Amino acid sequence: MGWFTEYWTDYVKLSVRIKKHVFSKETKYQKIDIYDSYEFGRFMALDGYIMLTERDEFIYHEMIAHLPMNANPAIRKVLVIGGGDGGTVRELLRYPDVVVDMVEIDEEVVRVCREYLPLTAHAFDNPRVHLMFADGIEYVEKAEKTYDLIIVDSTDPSGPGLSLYKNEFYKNCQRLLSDEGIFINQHESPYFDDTRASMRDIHRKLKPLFPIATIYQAFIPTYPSGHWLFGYASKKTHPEFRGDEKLLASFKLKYYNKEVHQAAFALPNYVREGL
Ligand code: AG3
Repeated sequence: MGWFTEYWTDYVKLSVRIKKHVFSKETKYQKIDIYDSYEFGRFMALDGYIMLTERDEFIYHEMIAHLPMNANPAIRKVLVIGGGDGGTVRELLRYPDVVVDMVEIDEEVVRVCREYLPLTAHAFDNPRVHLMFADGIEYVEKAEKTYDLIIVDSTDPSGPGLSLYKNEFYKNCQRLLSDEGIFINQHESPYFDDTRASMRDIHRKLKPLFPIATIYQAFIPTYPSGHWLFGYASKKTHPEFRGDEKLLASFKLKYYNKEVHQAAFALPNYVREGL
């Protein structure tokens, strides 16, 4: 069969050789596509952008979930905004005492992932997950609960994800966090001009809201440039590793470990300057 192509910029694209275009649907919010590929296994694209592939999803999902869990092992109540593929929730549920409220805007994404991407979506069968189909913006505006961890696992700042990058949303997340609570969001790439502008914009919004607001990185082959960032923000909890190394070893993770946790905050000079 042919190739799937994602334009990273006007001048750079990633093309992936496809075995089969498995599924396609335009929902109320976005276009969902599932493909089978030679190199990355099955993958999902939303509005033409790769969200996850079977081969490299472990990197993103381990880094978005285990890093905060090991900065504050007392985390119990977690809110995930987005994350309709289930990968983030799957990693969180490895910790026996964690309970998750998940707010996904597009019910179709969950339905499609349950059918085509059980590798991540099987997590939704766990009774410790409370799945809600709602707009994350409205949810955090109205919620009266306190969370130990809020993870924003969204698309890029375009389409349905756009308002998850606004001040109002960040303020409400801050309000819902416990004193030791941690806020994590997907933070784009430092490399290309467009994504670097997003990176800067997100950081400049979070910094005034949280005494601790920093960034950490991971290497994700199927995201633009492969160099990807996450935001880490907290009122009180510095991002040191405080985890239980025995418990962590029992998970047999493929990317995250104590050394990776510590090193992930070491940012290259151009990234620091770009912030
Ligand atoms: N969320 C971040 C996806 C960003 C990808 N961007 C792109 N391909 N241009 C991923 C959701 C996985 N749970």
